[in-house]
Amino acid sequence: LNLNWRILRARLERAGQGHLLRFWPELGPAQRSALLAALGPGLAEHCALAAAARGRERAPPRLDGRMEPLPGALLGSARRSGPAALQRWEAEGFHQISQNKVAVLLLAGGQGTRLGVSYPKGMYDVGLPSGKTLYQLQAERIRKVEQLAGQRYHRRCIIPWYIMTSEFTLGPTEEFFAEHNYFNLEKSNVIMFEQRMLPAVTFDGKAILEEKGKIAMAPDGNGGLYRALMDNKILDDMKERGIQYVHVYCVDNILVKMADPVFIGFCVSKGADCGAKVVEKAYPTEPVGVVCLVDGLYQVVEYSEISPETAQQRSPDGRLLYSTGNICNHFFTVDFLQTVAQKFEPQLKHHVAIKKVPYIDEEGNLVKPLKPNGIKLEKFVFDVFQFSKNFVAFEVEREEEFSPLKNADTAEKDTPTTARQSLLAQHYRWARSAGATFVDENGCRIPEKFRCEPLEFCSPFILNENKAEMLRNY
Ligand code: UD2
Repeated sequence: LNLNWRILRARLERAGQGHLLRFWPELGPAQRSALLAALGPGLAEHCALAAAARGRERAPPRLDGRMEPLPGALLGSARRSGPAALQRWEAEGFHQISQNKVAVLLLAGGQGTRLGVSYPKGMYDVGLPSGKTLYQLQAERIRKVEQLAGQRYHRRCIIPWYIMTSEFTLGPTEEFFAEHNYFNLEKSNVIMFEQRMLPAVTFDGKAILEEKGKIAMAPDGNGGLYRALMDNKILDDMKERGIQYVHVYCVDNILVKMADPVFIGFCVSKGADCGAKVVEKAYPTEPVGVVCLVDGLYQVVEYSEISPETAQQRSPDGRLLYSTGNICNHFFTVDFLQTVAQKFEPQLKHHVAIKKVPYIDEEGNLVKPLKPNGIKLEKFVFDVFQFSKNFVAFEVEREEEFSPLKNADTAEKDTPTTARQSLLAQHYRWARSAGATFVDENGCRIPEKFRCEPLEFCSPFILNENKAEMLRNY
């Protein structure tokens, strides 16, 4: 044991990681074995990779000269298509759903640091009158789509819900679902699995101790999906269930359309192996990634990777040339996921996130840094677009489909308040188009121009019971 220990220490010291054993004499047996398990041979390699990647990211290459907008033929639009096309895609989507060939997959391994909560974002209650959380809204939408497909085809339809979690989110998410009886979904159709974690590293390439015997770890990014699918045999589970198409989405968009039949139908009817929902960028400097081509390959390009001049370029119709904003809503065939996970995953590049990582100093005190001090490496879910043989994008109405919860209410955008208002405004529009009128507490009809701050301040006057039922739910 002594010899092994000396070999380990020498190995770590050679790799510049000797500090990880600084508090070894103070550790108990359980802490020692946990630390030993984290000190595998891949650690030093990861630290070197992280430091080098940060060096490269400090001067990210501009991609302007290598970019092209998506060809029009690959870009469908819910906004600019007529009702016949929309109905055709919707019918195709419902058909696939009714055959139980469609699953949804939620990326829920993130830490939600910007929102500032210590629990998973899906458990967040944005303050709707119903008090529903993001998880509950998503669960109910799955049930609704199952019911609608079932009514059309007179059969029982199931849309399995795969949920990728991380060490931080798995436990609380499982408990939350159990406490809420899986929101009336069948437990066997809600499949949670865990993504991998990677060590956080200082700018000079040293793994960070967050406790005397514990290295600071972070989830490996939402592109960790592809390894997690293999680690947890999720693709086998999908195949056993007969799933062929997967709608992948991120947890924080309160307007997300689960297994959206129109989007699924569009992608299936185009024979796509991979697809992305997009919204038109609101303004040139809006900090969202743009789905486009780089050197002929499909890619999401971040705002920081292009010059302001390129971001401002317009096409002859007056729209921004690079207007296809990524909203983290993706379509994949199971075959494509299998090829990516088995063959291409190692080629996905690491992105660098610079974060404040609490650490143990040389005296053994916990320090919460005021400035960023650590590098976390992440893979991104959309970096697999480059491997698609038949890629499509589908543009949708922002007002109907995209309102993410990113920040606490102290920020200006993407807050609990904006998320709540987006959902209430959407339900107001639905109720109006179903024939409802709205009245204030004195029973006076509210003019339509007040439609932006609706249901919180008024009660609906509903024309029939079905519609009343619909509104009571929100
Ligand atoms: C994401 C998209 C961005 C844009 C934006 C719209 C990525 C990489 N970026 O940016 O292009 O579409 O959303 O809202 O997709 N997650 C994990 N594991 C991790 C890290 C994140 O599951 O290790 C999940 C996270 O829980 C969330 C989703 O991935 O559901 C997006 O993560 P984010 O909030 O870090 O990404 P964001 O908002 O920077």
